Order: sequence, then C-alpha cells, then structure tokens
Amino acid sequence: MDPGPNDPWSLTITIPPDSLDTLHYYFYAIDNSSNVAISETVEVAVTDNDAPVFGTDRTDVVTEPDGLLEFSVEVDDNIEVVDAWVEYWYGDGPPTRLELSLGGSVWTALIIVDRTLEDLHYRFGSTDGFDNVNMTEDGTVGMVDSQSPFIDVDRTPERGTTGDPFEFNVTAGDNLGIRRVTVRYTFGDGELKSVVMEVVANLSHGRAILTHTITLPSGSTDPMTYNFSVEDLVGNILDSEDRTVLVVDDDPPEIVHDGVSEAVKGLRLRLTVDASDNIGLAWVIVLLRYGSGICVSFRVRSSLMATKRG
Ligand SMILES: [Ca+2]
Ligand SMILES: [Ca+2]
Ligand SMILES: [Ca+2]
Ligand SMILES: [Ca+2]
Repeated sequence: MDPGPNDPWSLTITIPPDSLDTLHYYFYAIDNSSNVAISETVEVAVTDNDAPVFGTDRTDVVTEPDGLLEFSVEVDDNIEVVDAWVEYWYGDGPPTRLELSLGGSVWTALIIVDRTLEDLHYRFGSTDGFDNVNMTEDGTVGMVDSQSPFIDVDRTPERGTTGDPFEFNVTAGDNLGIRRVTVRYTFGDGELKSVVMEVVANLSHGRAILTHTITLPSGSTDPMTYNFSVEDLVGNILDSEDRTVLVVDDDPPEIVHDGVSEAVKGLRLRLTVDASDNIGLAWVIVLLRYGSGICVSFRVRSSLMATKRG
C-alpha cells in the first residue's frame, strides 16, 4: 500500500473476470514498534455485469418455402449462458420467439419455413444468470423456391367416345403454389391444342384438382395424345409424360328410307335405303318375310352403304 499525505491507505485490485467466487479480505497493520492490528474479515459477493457474447452465426443464408431451416449460433459468457433465443419474422410480419437449445458449443433451433416467398429476418438474444442481455443485429435468410411442381394423380380416363364430352382431370401440387396447369392434346397427327385448366378444388399441401372438358370429334377414332404442364408461382415447370386415350365409336349408324307403298306379284321390287355412319358402315342387311312365312335376311349391296356421314 502506498499512502498519500491525507489519503487512506488503499489498494486497487481487479476481480477475476470469469469467476463468481466470494472475495474475502482483512487488513493487517504494523507500527514502527512492531505492534500489530488485524481487522475484521470482510466478505464481498461478486456479481457479473458482462452480457453473453455471440460468436459465429451458422444459420443458412438461403432457404425455401416449406423447407427446414436451422438457426444456429455460438454464444459464450464469462460465467454461464443461461438462455438463448431467436426472434424471426417474414417480410414485415409479426415476430415469433423460439427458445434455442444447446448442442455442443452451438445453440440451435429447427423450424419448418412458412409457405411464402417473403425473406425471413431474425435476431438472436441471450442472457446470463445476472440479467445481462445481448441481442445480435438483424440477419436475413433469402427465400428461394427451387422445387418444381408435381403431379399427384391423373384421373383422366383411358378411353373416350366419339362426339361426347371428355374430361381431363389431374391433381397437381407445389411446395408453394401453382400458377397454372395447361393440358396439351392432339388427335393422331393433328394440330396440337393447349388449354389452361380450371381449378375445381384446392387441397392441403399446395395441391389442387384441375379439370378441363372437351368434346371429342364425332367423325374420327384417331387416338388422342395429351400431357400436362404445371407451373409454380416462380415459374418452375413440370411437364408430364405423354399419355394416349383411345377414342371409341359408340354412335350407331343412321337409316333413312321411304317405305315402298305397293308391290305387284311377279314383278321386281327395288328396296332402297340411305344408311350412314359417323365412322364407317360395315354392312346393311334387309330382313323380310311374306305373310306369316319365315324371316330371311339379305345383305344389301350399294355404293351408298359405305358412305360416311358428313
Ligand atoms: Ca456474464
Ligand atoms: Ca415450387
Ligand atoms: Ca357418342
Ligand atoms: Ca358409328
């Protein structure tokens, strides 16, 4: 100790920065005649005023909607980190607070990212056992949707019938959402048509049922080839495989004839008929009988038989 002229005797010490051990001290004085005095022992509790310190932030810088994101940060304290948390929010939305847990030397928390394209912002906080709190600057995780849409199930029938309605029916989905689904179809080698489908139901997990109804040509049994193109909200596209639909003729031929009004015994009688079909006639048969005799059939021969109805 080094006394000034009017000062008390004093010594300045530094409390160890990383310990809360109680400080004990007493004074011991000797005069020039070797008389000794010893003071009472004083005990001083040591408290901590150093807030926790954040180290490396290991949180990913980009994530994707509906994906997993781990907040991860190193936290250290001179005594002990008692609590650490993260506050995060999307765009200008309200913050969510989530407790971090300690794994090894890193505090972490795992979330399922919202189905949004808004960037995710966050900040970490931590406290020691003496209410010393520290918060980080705000960080940002960029939102990138790199997941293509998908087709869940295609309920389009494998066959249709001539001249009748035919419904394309598909359930498609995306991690974020679907912008549009297009069906492309063609008959035989004909022109390719492309139509945006209508949403008839929105399902869970970004899926939707879409339909589009066309009328199949009545005059052709060319098979139809089709596929779907699904586009998500950011332009990722999925093109489905081509599928083929058989077109079956279910429309019967048409017969138009004027009944013969008179027949003369022993003379020839010409029976005529106009027969037509949307696709093609195989044959025409006439069945006839006299009185209560037996019924007999004759195949009718005519160039008209094979005509196709326009
Ligand atoms: Ca501390
Ligand atoms: Ca997507
Ligand atoms: Ca039909
Ligand atoms: Ca027919």
